[in-house]
Amino acid sequence: MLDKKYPAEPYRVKSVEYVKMLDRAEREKAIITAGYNTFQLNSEDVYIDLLTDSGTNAMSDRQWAGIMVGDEAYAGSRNWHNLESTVKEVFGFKYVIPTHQGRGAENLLSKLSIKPGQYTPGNMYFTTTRYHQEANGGIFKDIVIDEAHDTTAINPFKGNIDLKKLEALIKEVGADKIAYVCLAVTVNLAGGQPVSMENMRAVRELTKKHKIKVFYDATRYAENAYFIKEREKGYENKTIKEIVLEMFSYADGCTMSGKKDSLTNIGGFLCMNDEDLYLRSKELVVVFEGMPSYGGLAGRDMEAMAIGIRESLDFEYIKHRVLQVRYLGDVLKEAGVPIMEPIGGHAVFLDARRFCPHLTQEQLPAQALAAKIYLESGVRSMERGIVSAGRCVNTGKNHAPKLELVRLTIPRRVYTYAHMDLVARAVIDIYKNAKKIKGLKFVYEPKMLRFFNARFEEI
Ligand code: PM9
Repeated sequence: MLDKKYPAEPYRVKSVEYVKMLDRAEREKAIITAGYNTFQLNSEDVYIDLLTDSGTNAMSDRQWAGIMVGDEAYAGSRNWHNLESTVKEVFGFKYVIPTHQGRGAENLLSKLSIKPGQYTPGNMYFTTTRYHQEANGGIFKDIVIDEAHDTTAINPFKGNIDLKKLEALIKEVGADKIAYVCLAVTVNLAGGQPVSMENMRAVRELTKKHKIKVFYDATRYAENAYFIKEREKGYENKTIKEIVLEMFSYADGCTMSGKKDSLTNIGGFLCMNDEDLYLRSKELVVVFEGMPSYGGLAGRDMEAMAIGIRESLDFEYIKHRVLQVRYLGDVLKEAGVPIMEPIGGHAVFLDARRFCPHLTQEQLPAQALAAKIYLESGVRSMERGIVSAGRCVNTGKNHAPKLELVRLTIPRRVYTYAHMDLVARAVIDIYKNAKKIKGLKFVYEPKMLRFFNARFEEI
């Protein structure tokens, strides 16, 4: 029976989607056909899909009802007005520009705010974010605290920015060489680790002093707010909505992938307080996304996102969400499986270096482990290590991140604790025979964001 520290689902099921399990021989064929890349598997061949929490959320009956009142006018849709007023109320920014998803917002912000040769420091890189920064001449600088790169270090706010690193960069290159600071809540590639309110406040103070802008990657705002309520003194009795509003009061704007905490399947936006940036974004959005009143989205999708944002602030919902993830991590940890600790908000990250100590990083242990998990169990996960990190734009050499992880990402409101048990059993069994996992090598390596389309074979 479940321990009472893990709450039952605060919803009941109204519609179901059947899934089937292929047998091992079929899975072997599928993973070879996919070039050992879990992104290349067909959804139909996957039993439990933990590839990502992006766009894979289950929408509520209220959101589906919202879909039916989609106003598909080319301009001035009523759903846009609802989304715009919801975003302004919840995040507190003056201006909102809709985009088809998060990277659409990253593209606009990077194009409009980065001069070639300027720095874009951030609390660890994210793949699409860094891509857009570098594509526009930006130089990414990692300023997350050191502990974020260590899977065994325990820190309640392991996503915090190291203020000393930020100060040193300002001193070294000068404030005018910094396009903006990118602060992600939570930090995806560090394991979904949160940033404390104290840290956000301190980053604001320091950047204000030097007249540097701060843009948040707001993608997992609700999970970050839950951790603040759970862990930071003075926030125990605040609502998630109050915490979110305070978090974003320390930023000049944000990019958002609506596909995660906003509980939708597609969508995003860019926010800012600066009127000039807003007007320039309004001009650019029509080139890449669509009218400033739809930004690449259908009216119905904007309505679903507006409703999803409100639902994401419900305490019972977000508590269950974070603790369901923690349950999976706790079961794995108890069995001795090496994972990133503390367990973050959206996923459990297996530490492939400790899981497969017989493989070097060049033998792509996380990619190999993700392929093995699919082969043995039909569970799809994602590599978050050297393959995802890509190559340095200047030297062409592989980035070699300290973190070599496999992400078991939990979609919101989709799976049950029974599914978590099944995943845990599969991973524990594989861990017992980890020595059998063979390394991989690239047979096709795309130039940009290589992890999506790369192909591999066993060494
Ligand atoms: N994240 C994820 O699976 C989906 C694509 S990358 C494999 O974690 C952050 C923190 C993200 C993120 C997407 C984006 C881009 C920005 N920031 O996917 O374009 O986790 O909506 O957002 C993915 P979009």
